Amino acid sequence: LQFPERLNCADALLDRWVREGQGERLCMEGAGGLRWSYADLQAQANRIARVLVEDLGVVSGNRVLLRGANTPMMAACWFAIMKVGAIAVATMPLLRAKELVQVIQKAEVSHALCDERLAEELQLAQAQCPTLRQVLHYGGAGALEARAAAKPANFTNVDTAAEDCCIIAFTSGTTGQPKGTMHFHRDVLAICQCWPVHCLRARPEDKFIGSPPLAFTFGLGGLVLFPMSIGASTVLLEKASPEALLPAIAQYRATICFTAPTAYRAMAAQVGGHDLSSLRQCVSAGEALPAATRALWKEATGIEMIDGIGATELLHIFISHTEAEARPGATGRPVPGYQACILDDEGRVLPPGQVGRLAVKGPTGCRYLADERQTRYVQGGWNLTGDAYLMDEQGYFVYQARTDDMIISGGYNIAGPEVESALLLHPKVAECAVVGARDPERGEIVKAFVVLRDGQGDALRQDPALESTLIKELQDFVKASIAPYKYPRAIEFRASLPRTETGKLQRFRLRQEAQ
Ligand code: 3UK
Repeated sequence: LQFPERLNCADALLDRWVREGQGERLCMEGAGGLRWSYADLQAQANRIARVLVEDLGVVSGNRVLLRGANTPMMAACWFAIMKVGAIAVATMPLLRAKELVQVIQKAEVSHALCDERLAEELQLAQAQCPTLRQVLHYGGAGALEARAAAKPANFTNVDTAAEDCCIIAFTSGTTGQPKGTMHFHRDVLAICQCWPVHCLRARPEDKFIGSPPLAFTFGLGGLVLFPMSIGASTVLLEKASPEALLPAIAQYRATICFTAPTAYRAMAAQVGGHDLSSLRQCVSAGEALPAATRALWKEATGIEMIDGIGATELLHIFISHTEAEARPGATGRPVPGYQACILDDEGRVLPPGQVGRLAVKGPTGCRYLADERQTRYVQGGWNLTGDAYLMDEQGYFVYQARTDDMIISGGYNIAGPEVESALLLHPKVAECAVVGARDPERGEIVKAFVVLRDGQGDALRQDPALESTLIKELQDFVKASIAPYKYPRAIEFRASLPRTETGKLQRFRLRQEAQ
């Protein structure tokens, strides 16, 4: 991929369409019937850019925190930050003051644009953050809109280098302190030219929709950057639970949906009564896609999902497949532009079929903001994502587990997600998580936490004797489908499982409980 030395990603994704006479194309839809063309979004972004520069004194390189639900206004703020050459530090809506303080201090945030409805926690954080000079609110009687409305709608983008940092994205920190990852203007355009072009193959008439927050790079790419890179449109939903996403797909007649595997699983059970005839493609990322979930969704909608593994460190998806090349149980092959291989603990390349550490390189890569863990993630030029994978003879990459989630039981290496995939095929299982529990004899045993489908849980509460029968039934079911030594020796039923805001299972919490 070749980029000019001077480059502002807002120009290539937004201004370009207006310059080319396509400004009237539909760009974004939001709550309350809001519809913005590319020209509307550009005008709003330009006005906000003027507020940032003229009223707040933002200069290039300043870090601007963004806090809000997915809305067109949040996207306009994001583009304004790009236009003034500043760095967007988008934060997950559910973050509390304590976590915001860490982000603000680590990223040396100087300004913030915040949805009024989420003002409180940021206010609490601000007291402990001397670097944070000014906060403007938007939404409701937002001060930002009033200031923006008073500005002219034109703005000359600040001249930036392709290699200027424009995003600091924080990892979700499922296991430790969140890490800030830096991405450049050219990285933003590079991801638009890789996975969406080669794997998704979206069209200008497509309408994107989905659940991931724009603070999660899965959402930023899938719901803003990718549609805009081809002149398509997007629907930004403030609330996008599985229950809300289904009617929204029908209402907006969306054609491409982005969400996590568990959401597809939940939606598959509820599709009845919703008109999903507009839907053409469904993308799953964030966690491994179990073959059972792929099958359920196909049965419910006829759609073959596109699975892809991405990471905040690499900005977006780097292993995936086209719709036609889907292979149940495998994530896919390296996205054109990226290389991937499997390494052993000494950094040697392993042959096909052997489980090892996934290593990736390509046009984007990991640069942690002031964090010594950089040297663990990048070794010998390869990004080590922390995932255990194998590559088969056809070059398909098959997910095993997070490296630190591998269970070692009686000398066997067992990948929890493989056991989960087997359990998910059972009709009574809604969700499950499999972890290692300490065991005096085997070191660890395989333990499953299971959420039962509607009704099954009630039956169990009414008749506790049913529990041991059901445990035996699930154990036999697993033994019949994968190597028997992998079956869960312990099974516990739960009403729900702990998840991050991005929908990932927090296996470490269950592991702590299981110890
Ligand atoms: C796991 C997957 C198996 C894997 C992300 C798409 O998830 C994203 O970024 P995060 O930094 O987490 C990265 C880790 O999540 N993972 C993600 N997708 C898959 N495992 N199959 C998958 N399809 O452990 C990876 O290392 O939160 C996903 C686009 C952008 C993203 N940031």
